[in-house]
Amino acid sequence: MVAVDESTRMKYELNGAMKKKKLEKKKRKDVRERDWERKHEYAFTHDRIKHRRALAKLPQSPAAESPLPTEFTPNAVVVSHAKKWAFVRIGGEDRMCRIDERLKAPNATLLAPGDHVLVESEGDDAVIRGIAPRRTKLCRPANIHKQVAEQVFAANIDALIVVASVAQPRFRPGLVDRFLIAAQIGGVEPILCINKIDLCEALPEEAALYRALGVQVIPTSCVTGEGIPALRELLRDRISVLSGHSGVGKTSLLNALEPSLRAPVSEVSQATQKGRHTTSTARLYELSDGIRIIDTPGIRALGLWGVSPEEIAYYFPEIAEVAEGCRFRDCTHTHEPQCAVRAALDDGRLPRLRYDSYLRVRASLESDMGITPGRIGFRAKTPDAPTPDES
Ligand SMILES: Nc1nc2c(ncn2[C@@H]2O[C@H](COP(=O)(O)OP(=O)(O)OP(=O)(O)O)[C@@H](O)[C@H]2O)c(=O)[nH]1
Ligand SMILES: [Mg+2]
Ligand SMILES: [Zn+2]
Repeated sequence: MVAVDESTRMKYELNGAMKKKKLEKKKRKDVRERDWERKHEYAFTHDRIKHRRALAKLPQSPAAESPLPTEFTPNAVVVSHAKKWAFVRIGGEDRMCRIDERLKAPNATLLAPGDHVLVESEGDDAVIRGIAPRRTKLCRPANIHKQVAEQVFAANIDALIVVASVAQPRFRPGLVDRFLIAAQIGGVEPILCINKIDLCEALPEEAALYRALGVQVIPTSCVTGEGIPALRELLRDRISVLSGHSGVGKTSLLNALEPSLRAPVSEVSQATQKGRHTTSTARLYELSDGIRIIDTPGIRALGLWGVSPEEIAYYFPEIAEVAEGCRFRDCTHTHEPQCAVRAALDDGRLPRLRYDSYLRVRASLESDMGITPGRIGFRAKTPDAPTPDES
């Protein structure tokens, strides 16, 4: 006779309970898959929990038999996408499509909102069978500290609306400078929207510098409606993308441009004065007057793709212009003798704010690439060097 002591019995009971729990879990997984098939729009909802559910394992569909076309005329535009599925705009309506598993983009993300694609029918299903080359694109490294893969976050766009706010969260020029560089690299016109102008009348001093560079600067308020008509005029019959930190009011601007949209927004955190990452998926919206806008999730920082530290000066037009007078062709404008850029800085022709921004972008690119940014001496130089106002 085997005596079962109390602890063993408890163990068995516990095991039983765990098994039961596992079974329940399995059951829930089935529900997830069914949900996904019936309510695929969950993939693109702003609700985080539903969004995660949409990423659950997908049912396998039979492999397509016909080969992928090499030459084609695109018939749809990508509105939004997940890993294996995409919403496309085709013949005036949105349709859910599977992405053919054979479509691959080595070292890059496959699809972005704004991509022109070929959609073919496969029984009741619609499948994306081809992606057209992009006219313009905005990209960043998929991982900010590793230059391994390119993440395209908007394709075939005309304008990049960089949104910043005067307060809540406070104005941060670093991200604006980086977006201006990404726009130049991608061949897109930048528009700077300084939002929440109702909270603080004065524009940040950088605004004048950006205007001097030829960038359209539009002060806006979603509360008073200031600047919204001007923005509307600039976006008419074009496709553009809204980008910036979380909480600056990207989605609010979209709603201000087209009040019937009612896209979800949420309040900035009182404690941190930062946004709550409300928008979780980039999505293309069609408004009236031929305005098409891609709303994107707020980002903390923008890594730069496809540019080396040596090239970065070319993307600061006012630096590139005076750099022709430097003694050394590979001058970094940080420590070299007879540097025309630092001469321009000293006599006030080059604004210090922009020079500091150049140093920051360059140093971060160098550290992303594993180069020690020591030679730049940014920290050592800036505090005690006289600014044009002081000297
Ligand atoms: N006072 C004021 N508040 C604004 C303005 N625009 C937006 N807000 C508020 O700012 C908060 C954040 O707005 P969102 O539109 O959600 O910001 P977002 O940039 O889309 O943020 P993410 O989706 O997280 O990237 C909301 O509470 C808005 O009501 C404005 O012009 N003035
Ligand atoms: Mg948003
Ligand atoms: Zn120089």
